[in-house]
Amino acid sequence: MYEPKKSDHFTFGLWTVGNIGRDPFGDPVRSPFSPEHIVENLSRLGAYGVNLHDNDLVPFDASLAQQDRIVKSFKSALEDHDMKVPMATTNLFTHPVFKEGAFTSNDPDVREFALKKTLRAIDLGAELGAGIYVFWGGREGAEVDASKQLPDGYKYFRDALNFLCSYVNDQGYDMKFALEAKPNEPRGHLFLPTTGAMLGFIATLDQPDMVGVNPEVAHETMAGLNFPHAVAQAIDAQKLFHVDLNDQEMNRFDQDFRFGSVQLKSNFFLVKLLEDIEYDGMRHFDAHAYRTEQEMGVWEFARGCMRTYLILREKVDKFNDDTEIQGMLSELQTESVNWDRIAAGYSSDKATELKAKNFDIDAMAERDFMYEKLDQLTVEIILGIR
Ligand code: GCO
Ligand code: MN
Ligand code: MN
Repeated sequence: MYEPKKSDHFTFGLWTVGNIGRDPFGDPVRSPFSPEHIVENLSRLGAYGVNLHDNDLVPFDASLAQQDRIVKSFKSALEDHDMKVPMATTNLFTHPVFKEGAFTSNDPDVREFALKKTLRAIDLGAELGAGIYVFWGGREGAEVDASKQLPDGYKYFRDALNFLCSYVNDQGYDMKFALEAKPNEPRGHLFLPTTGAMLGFIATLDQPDMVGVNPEVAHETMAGLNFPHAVAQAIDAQKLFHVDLNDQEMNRFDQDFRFGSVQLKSNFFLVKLLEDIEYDGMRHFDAHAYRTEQEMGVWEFARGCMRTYLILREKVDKFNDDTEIQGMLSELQTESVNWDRIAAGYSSDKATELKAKNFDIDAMAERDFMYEKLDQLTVEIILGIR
């Protein structure tokens, strides 16, 4: 029952199970896996596909001939194991050239180079069949605010995205962009730090329809925000193009823990959001195994991410089928003809009527919403006793 299937659309980044456990204080603890080894093992575990940065597959300084050989071997592994590449992205953060930013660097040569690298990586993504292209601006930010006219950071980023949207159309690629926010790390401050900030920024682009968001559990949580609320706003704006699932303690460094390892209740509501709207995108895990693990622990980690998602999905079904809970919800979420009339749009008559209307404010203020009971029932669903 909790065995992942291809139809569950679980994906992992090559960089996630491929994480070798390097951190700012310590050397790697695991040997690297080849992309083919990752494809084979994730497929065995029931994943639908793998996602990648250009340099997870093709080294930064590879020649075009080397790239061809690498991509050929990777594609045949995908085919052998019935695995897809639904999402691709560009590494614009590892190489020292990006230390001051990529699309938002003060140095126009760096901005051009970042664009060139992304054009090529988009070609690679298209060749592998990726329909979503992610932009996570790992180096787009600042420690020294004196260094930039801050609004220029936003303008440069917009210039790059406008250029790239047109490129995708020009090439006829079937591809959309998803912007991923993060508050900080590796820069002291990152531009566009939250999913809400990304949504505001998208409205300023030339082709906003092509661009949505890729919210990540860990990133909103690092900022002390409520992740399901960020996802709900993206859904409301019809901009949830992708999602990065992992876990994280609040207000800490980016931990990228196994999905469901920290905030079970919040993750329950996240899964509920995705399942209730029948989200048809990928359930992508952007996390990695603890630094204590060797290879066995890495595959346990991958299995655990998917298994916990499926368990929470079952709990969501239980919640949605629970007659007591549903009875409470239907009392709470009452229909109202009066409200529908207001929501249908403004008229001066409606405003005049409303200003004259009498309300039984005492009765309204005395209402008991019964949220203590509702929340306890939810907790009992999650704990498995309902
Ligand atoms: C991070 C980010 C990245 C991105 C990835 C894809 O905090 O390191 O979450 O893992 O998701 O670069 O754009
Ligand atoms: Mn992250
Ligand atoms: Mn991510």
